[in-house]
Amino acid sequence: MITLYGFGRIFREGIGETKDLRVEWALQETGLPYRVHALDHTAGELDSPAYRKISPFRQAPAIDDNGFVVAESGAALLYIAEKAGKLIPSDVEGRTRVTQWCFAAVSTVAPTLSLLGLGDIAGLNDNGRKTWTGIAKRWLDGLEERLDGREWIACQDFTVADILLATVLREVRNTDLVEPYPRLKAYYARALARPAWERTLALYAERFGVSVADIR
Ligand SMILES: N[C@@H](CCC(=O)N[C@@H](CS)C(=O)NCC(=O)O)C(=O)O
Repeated sequence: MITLYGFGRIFREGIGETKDLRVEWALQETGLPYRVHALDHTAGELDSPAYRKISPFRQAPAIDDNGFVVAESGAALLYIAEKAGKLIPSDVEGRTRVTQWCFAAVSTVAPTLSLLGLGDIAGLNDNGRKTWTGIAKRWLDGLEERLDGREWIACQDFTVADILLATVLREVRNTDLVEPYPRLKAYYARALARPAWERTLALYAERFGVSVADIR
């Protein structure tokens, strides 16, 4: 059985923002059996010697499948898809397309959006915000173009690349960054309308003792 190392306690502002959400979403989509090890970040559990063996950078999420440990949310998603034979096609071109868009989400789009999503905490002055918004627009333009005539980002069917991209876009849900992008907005809404995402949010909210409305 897979153990998902996710959060059970974290500083208040982090609740609803952590990347264990995307891994649980993939687990919920595939139906693979799993349990959650709810880490107590506030008590320093991520810095414990036991957890250092699981996560090289002392971060969550990570998964442990009967002793096979995978850190990094993107890698965990790809492993879950491979293991389940779902959320990824079986042909090499299709799989590479999924890998391409997983990397696009986490290595191209995410760093810029995370910075902007952090708002004032990121410490950007007006000039910095302008520069990074310009860079974000370049990524969002590319996504908007890619979604012309497509329902999902990598393949015809929903894949783990969509889970990664939708959760990356979620980081700027409290900004107006995606407002000028109708296809991207519709794509984001389509992804988050999936029942597996709703179940994931409910399980997460229950773990933290908050309401789903607080973290949506
Ligand atoms: N690149 C990693 C990033 C993971 C990450 O940022 N984890 C954050 C929570 S979302 C964390 O563990 N923060 C606690 C810490 O760094 O002490 C991934 O995608 O899994």
